[in-house]
Amino acid sequence: MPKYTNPFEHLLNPGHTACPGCGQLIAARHVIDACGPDTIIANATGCLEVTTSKHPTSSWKVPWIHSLFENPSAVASGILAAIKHKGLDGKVKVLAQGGDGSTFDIGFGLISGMWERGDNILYVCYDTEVYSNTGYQASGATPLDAFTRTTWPGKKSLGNRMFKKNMLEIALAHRVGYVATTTSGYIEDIKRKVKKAWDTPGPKFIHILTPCVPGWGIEDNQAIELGKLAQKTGFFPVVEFVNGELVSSMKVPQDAPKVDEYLKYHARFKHLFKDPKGAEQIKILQKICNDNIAKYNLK
Ligand SMILES: Cc1ncc(C[n+]2csc(CCOP(=O)(O)OP(=O)(O)O)c2C)c(N)n1
Repeated sequence: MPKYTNPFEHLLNPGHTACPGCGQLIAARHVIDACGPDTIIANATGCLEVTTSKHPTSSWKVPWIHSLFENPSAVASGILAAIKHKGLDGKVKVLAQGGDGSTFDIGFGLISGMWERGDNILYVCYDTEVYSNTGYQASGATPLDAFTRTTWPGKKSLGNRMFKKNMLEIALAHRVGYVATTTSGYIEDIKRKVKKAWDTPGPKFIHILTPCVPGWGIEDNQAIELGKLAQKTGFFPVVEFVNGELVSSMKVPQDAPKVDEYLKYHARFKHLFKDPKGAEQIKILQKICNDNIAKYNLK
């Protein structure tokens, strides 16, 4: 039999078991490519871990470790200590990554500690706005009014009653040197920001909105487009801060699409268009967009 040679140049390879069109896998491939081969990854439990590391195979062409849902940041600090001990400081990068459940909720305390220690680690959050891997329960990143398996719309409720937590500002409050947001819709922006993050010493945080095909109830060719529309409406601001200063913001179009232009593609928001009270909620969601546009100078 001829020897199999891998024809793919990416550091995250096909053959994983993620859903077709998964926004998270699109983003993750470009994140690791932009970091380069001399990178060690600490990965949280979640879709990215489960779909890329089915024993005895791995889709990763770099050293990659999974320990627990809550602790990639602590594991990353340990890896960094070992790198320093071996005299490889500055030669090997450490990337910690997790979903929104891991980042916003369950692993948050350990992320806060990593930032306090000032460790030279890039933390990337792939935000599907829901606990995708366990069947779409609400997380601290779930937007107001979204349907999830724990926030069913019905007679008494119009979906999730909590506002999305602002991780960008939580990172800034820790004085993280490089803090940026982007989406699966903007591959070049992902690559640019990952490369730029490594120019800033100390902790760095990139928050990427990554549409989840089954969790959002969208088509499998929509992750890129909805990543763009989330930005264009102002629903998910795409910005970049260096040492606490806003250095770039991706502008929304002058005639920015209204939020319902974004919401209408998601099964998770369809109740808002059916329930008479939904129109009022859509106004609140539009105000969130308007406030983001004003606050982050997006026009
Ligand atoms: C301490 C702990 N609680 C719960 C779980 C179960 N669990 C595994 S993956 C997961 C969801 C992960 O969600 P998220 O971090 O948003 O990543 P995604 O799957 O959406 O990419 C949960 C709840 C676990 N493994 N460990």
